[in-house]
Amino acid sequence: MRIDLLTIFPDMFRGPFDESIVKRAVEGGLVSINLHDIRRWAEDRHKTVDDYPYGGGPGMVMKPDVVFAATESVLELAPQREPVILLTPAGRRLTHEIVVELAAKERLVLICGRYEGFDARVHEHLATDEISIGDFVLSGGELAAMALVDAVVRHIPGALGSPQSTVEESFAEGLLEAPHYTRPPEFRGWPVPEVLVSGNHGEVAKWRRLQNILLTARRRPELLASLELTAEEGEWLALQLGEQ
Ligand code: 9D3
Repeated sequence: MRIDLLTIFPDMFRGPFDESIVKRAVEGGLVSINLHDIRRWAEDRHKTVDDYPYGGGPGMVMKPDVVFAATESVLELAPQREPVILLTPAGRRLTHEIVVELAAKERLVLICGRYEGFDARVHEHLATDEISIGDFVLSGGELAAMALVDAVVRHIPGALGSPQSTVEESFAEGLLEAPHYTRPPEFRGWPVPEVLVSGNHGEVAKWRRLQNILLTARRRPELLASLELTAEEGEWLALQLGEQ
């Protein structure tokens, strides 16, 4: 996969992308990440990328001429010209499903906004997709783009150590994940659940599944609605929830 990122703060990405899974994937040739400073395409000697909003109001708007020039020039660098994704607070909320869909693409072009946002013509005539990472206010699209890239790269075949890691992620099944324990077996009087120490893999798998369901029911009940529970699991869950 080829990822092109357009931003006025390319340096923000270097730390996060120089660590862990993204770095390994880049070094392994699974993905190339190409940072482009939008300011390079500014025409004046001050390298202006923003301007006052028509109609007045607070804040500044990213200039369409500069954003179009930068994006069209970057699009020329590879044959696949879609999707062109705008990171913006009004985009569709990033989900596991969208991450999986994006991980199957040959190329992603991501545009990060600053200030109050982009001129509307960027939304209408340049972007093919608009994505937000949640209902909270960031200072710009950069941190959202980093979250998206990190999540997408994990789903490129071979990016994780073992091939089953992403498949078995319980979030992929729409569940939160069971609690984890490591040594020591007893810490400050708090023991590790007996079943985990038992070495019985069948029993461990059953316990984890039930714990996934219980945690999801307690914290994110809306996730459970789209899930098929067996009769046995349903009864066990009702019992647990009745006892709290
Ligand atoms: C205070 C006015 N804001 C109304 C929501 C406008 C605004 C414009 C630009 C607020 C934040 C930003 C910068 N944020 C992003 O560019 C952004 C973002 C976000 O803020 N939250 C979640 N996902 C994203 S993706 C891009």
